[in-house]
Amino acid sequence: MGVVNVTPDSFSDGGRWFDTTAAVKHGLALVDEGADLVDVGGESTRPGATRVDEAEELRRVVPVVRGLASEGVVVSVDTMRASVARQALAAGAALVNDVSGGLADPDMIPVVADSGAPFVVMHWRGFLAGGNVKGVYDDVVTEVLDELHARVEAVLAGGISPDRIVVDPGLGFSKNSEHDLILLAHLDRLHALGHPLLVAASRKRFLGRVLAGPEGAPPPARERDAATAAVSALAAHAGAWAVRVHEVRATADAVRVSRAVEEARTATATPGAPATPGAQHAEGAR
Ligand code: PMM
Repeated sequence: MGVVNVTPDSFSDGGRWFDTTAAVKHGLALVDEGADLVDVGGESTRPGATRVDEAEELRRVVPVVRGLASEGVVVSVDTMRASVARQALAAGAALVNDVSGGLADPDMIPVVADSGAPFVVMHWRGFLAGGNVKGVYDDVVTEVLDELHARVEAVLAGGISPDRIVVDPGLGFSKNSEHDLILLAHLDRLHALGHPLLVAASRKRFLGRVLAGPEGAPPPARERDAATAAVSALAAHAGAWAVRVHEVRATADAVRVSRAVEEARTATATPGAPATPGAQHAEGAR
């Protein structure tokens, strides 16, 4: 999933695709680089961002969705507003990605249910008050699982069918860097929810922290793409349905390699036998 933020203030790419033509062009370039779908958003959710008003969000998002959908791109709309979801779906969006998990707008779940579109349910505790409020956990994996499960139940009760639900741990949303890493280490447990998993680590703060080491300064967001691709490989290996990224080419390669390794593992698996290192000889291999 490639990202097109039609915003002046997103933390990693704010202002770059703010104009409709540039945004559509960028979305098409992401598809050329290997994106299977493009996520279009008009509202920054970075900590401390103020909410954009509805008319402005519509103005930013709908023409870009229409432009990309008319070129045959599978578009997802990243919004917490039912009205934006409705108009984006009418303009050709195929999927709704709501970082509030349907909590920000009571009309969201009915609108998505009526449309029959898939719905991404993301985990976020403090969705309207800014990034990291309420980011205190005794056991982050269990609590995120339980809270996501509750959101999935609410979404199902609202009429969205089970095969239309995607879940997302919401890295960086009311979570610190350690929480993000622990969640990534336990993606297998999120599969217990029984829904496809979306992982959105791209350029996020925890990657800056990892790259900086204990003493150093984190590199700027746009210098975190190699680290993002590494997470993409790990997430794909752990069975993620999709990874949401700003720079697609490296991630598309990472996902392809992960898939090839998985295919090799399946092809050589002998039931009941542990893998034998060195059992396969590759003459001249490096
Ligand atoms: N993160 C951002 C925006 N949208 N959607 C989902 N489903 N999951 C996320 O983690 C997520 C998201 C913030 O990142 P950006 O401002 O760089 O796009």
